[in-house]
Amino acid sequence: MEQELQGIVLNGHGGFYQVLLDKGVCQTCHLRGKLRLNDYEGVWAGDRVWISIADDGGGMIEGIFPRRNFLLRPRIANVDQIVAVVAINNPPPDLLLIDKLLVAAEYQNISPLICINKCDLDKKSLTESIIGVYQSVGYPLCVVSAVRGENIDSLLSLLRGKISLLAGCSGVGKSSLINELLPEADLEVGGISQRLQRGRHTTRYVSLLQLAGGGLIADTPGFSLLDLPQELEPEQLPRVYPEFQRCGSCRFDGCSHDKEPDCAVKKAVEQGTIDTERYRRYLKILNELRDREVKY
Ligand SMILES: Nc1nc2c(ncn2[C@@H]2O[C@H](COP(=O)(O)OP(=O)(O)OP(=O)(O)O)[C@@H](O)[C@H]2O)c(=O)[nH]1
Ligand SMILES: [Mg+2]
Ligand SMILES: [Zn+2]
Repeated sequence: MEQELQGIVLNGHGGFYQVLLDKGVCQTCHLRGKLRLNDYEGVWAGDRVWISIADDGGGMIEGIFPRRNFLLRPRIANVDQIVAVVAINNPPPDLLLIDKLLVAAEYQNISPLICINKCDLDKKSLTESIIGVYQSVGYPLCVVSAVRGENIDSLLSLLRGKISLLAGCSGVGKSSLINELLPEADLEVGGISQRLQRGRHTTRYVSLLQLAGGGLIADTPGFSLLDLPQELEPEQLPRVYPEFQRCGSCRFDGCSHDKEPDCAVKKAVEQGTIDTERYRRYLKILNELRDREVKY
């Protein structure tokens, strides 16, 4: 007798998938051959699937539920939250990258969370200024230290019940944070496995890990998610800046808030209700998108 069950794919490679079910993880699932994968680009971490379990305990993925979203680099489905990690120092905060991650998240309807790590490398005024910029926009923030284990509980509570993806440039401490959240994960930190104290092959596929109290999280290497979404057009950029929506209207419909006269956003920048540096980074991203259009 076969049972049909629903679950979430944790990872998959070499034709084997691990699928999280209500009552535990089915460690070895295969893919039903007749499954039409061209519509889905395959089965990836985060996919909600239904599987049948044979008497020997092996699972067979029978179908994939429609996806809420799908990211390409790395390939992962149904992400609820992108955690944009930035370090206070080593490396110094790259707020342009944070803004790009926020743009990508907003554009794909994924909730963003900003996580400021390495708060032990105390630069109080810097931490406060980053908080100031993003809190006023309305983004949730969390200040932690992976090495000191500081505030990891509040990070954990912000991850509860969701599928989250850690993103941010190399060295900000993403893998260190996962090791704090989940000591048994033993991810490579600074390219070195903590337990083995030597480098291992960096995994190229995403693996969702189960958090205590519910929720799944995936690490990504520093180079992922850095590209702006392919389909994002320059005209769409203003819409993913929540603070621009509160400015009232500009003289021109579809104002890009760049060189146009009577622009409500530029007025808000002059009056100090919109952060000048964040606005400058907006113009940089806008020009990057425009340059990209010219090249196509
Ligand atoms: N001082 C301090 N150092 C930290 C903290 N978190 C991580 N580090 C150090 O920062 C370095 C990089 O940490 P990783 O966790 O490998 O960074 P990552 O974001 O995973 O980097 P990639 O995998 O290259 O993208 C390591 O030497 C960590 O020990 C922290 O809270 N404070
Ligand atoms: Mg890492
Ligand atoms: Zn405008």
